Amino acid sequence: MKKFYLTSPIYYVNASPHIGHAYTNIICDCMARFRRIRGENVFFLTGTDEHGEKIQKAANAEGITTKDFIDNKVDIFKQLWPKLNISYDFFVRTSWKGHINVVKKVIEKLYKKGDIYKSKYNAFYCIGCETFWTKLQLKDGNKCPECGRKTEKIQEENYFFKLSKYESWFKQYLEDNPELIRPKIRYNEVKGFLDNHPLTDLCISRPKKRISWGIDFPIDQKYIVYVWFDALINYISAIGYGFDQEKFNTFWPADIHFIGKDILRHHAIFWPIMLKALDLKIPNCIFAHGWWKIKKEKISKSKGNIVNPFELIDQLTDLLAGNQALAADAFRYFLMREIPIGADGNFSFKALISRINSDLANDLGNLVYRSINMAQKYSGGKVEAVREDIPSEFKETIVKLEKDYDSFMSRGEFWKALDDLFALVSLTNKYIEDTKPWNLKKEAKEKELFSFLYAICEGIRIVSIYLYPIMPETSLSIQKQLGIEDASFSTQEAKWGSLDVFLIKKEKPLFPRIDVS
Ligand code: ME8
Repeated sequence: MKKFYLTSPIYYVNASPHIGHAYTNIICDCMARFRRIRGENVFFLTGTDEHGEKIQKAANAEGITTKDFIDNKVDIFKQLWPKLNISYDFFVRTSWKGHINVVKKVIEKLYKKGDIYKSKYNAFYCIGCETFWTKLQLKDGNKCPECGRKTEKIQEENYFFKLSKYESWFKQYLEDNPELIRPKIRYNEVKGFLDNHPLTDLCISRPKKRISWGIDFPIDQKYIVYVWFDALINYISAIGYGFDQEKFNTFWPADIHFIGKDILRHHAIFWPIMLKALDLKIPNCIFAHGWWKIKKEKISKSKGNIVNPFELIDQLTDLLAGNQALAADAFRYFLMREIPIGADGNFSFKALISRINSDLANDLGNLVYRSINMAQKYSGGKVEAVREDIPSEFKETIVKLEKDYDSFMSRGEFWKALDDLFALVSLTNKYIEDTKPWNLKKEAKEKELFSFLYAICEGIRIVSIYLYPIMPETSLSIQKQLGIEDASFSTQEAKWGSLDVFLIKKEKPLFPRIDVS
């Protein structure tokens, strides 16, 4: 069985999650579900990044111990994921003993190899990004080029990882593997960065006299490990590197690391080089998605313009007749459909509601509701197979879906798959209007009527299969209404005519129209 290992970033626990975090995990979840229905052995990893200066500061500000602070925040992340139907396989915490041991082993190994050394350091630190910058890289004198906040000048002795030793290897590797970083714009960004900035070695320790919240640096007790060096290692510690070789061999290398474009450099430069130094395989792909913004500003904890996903789902649940599972599906659909995942998007509640009304209530919900209604009304709820070919009206669209869906979904191009899928939804709606089954009934054209009913049931069954990775609960509900006892979402079964009989069980409309005027 083919394996598929995918990861989200591990999120800082200095604050509660917002819809940006939800976005990455929804992308991961859609990919994980798609791979599972393809029969792959999926391992989907998410988790939390719990060390570093800003977390220690946030805990101090609340006047509680750092341990209590992080445990609290981790609980909030763990409550959010089921609310959004995120089907992760393992939740890694960097405060977990298993992870800490691996980080220490990695440092010992690289030190023995001569890839870690001690030296004097002169640089500017951005606590928000937990990143050092050189004077040349700063913006407006002393500001972080990434987030624009003031940096702190730091001079101290530290341990360094020899990134520079691997520079020419990495440049060649990038040249030979143009799909390592996606989308293309991010690949070009990394290449451009490497062409214009010789790689300097990475400072991977922090003296305890300045910051104490982190993993003890194994070769010098006066230091802790730099939070990013610690965090990246989660991708191998979580699958047993150094302690569960069988599991590690099953899943490594990662098939895709989904991240936001804000953390591209760490993942697309430091991480492959760390792996090379450890003699481990390089991940197949690092996919950096765009940002959700509000009024052109990135949604972020530090800017304080966050949208709380708990509140958003509760609000949507109220608007969708109390159905939380459908609220989660609607939110997932909006995020996956509204923008290509490499691009930035503007978030607004108005746009979300308008998508729900137009695509989910008018198009999909209406299609399912009227199809189920007609099947019930015209055939008493039992629709038997009529072995005809796909009606010519939507044959082209179904054949295109069959051909393209797999490649769009495999590449994370969810919006393209949804475009094709909703073209089928629209055409099926049009097929109903053009066929006018009420006339067939009046004229007692039984054969045509039954062939029509079977066609629309097949149409929505096929829609339910392709929709599953993005909207799992909606998909399940459609199959239940079609009387499919053992719901199946395998794309193998999306072939026209694979079901003999539908035993309709009508339910409430899937997505009521939302009036928020
Ligand atoms: O960077 N739009 O954690 P973090 C889209 N701990 N996605 C967004 C977003 C937005 N406005 N804001 C955040 C860290 N994200 C490190 C990662 S991994 C080894 C360590 C998402 O809590 C996006 O995935 O700051 C981004 O990369 C991530 O949250 C940053 O989360």
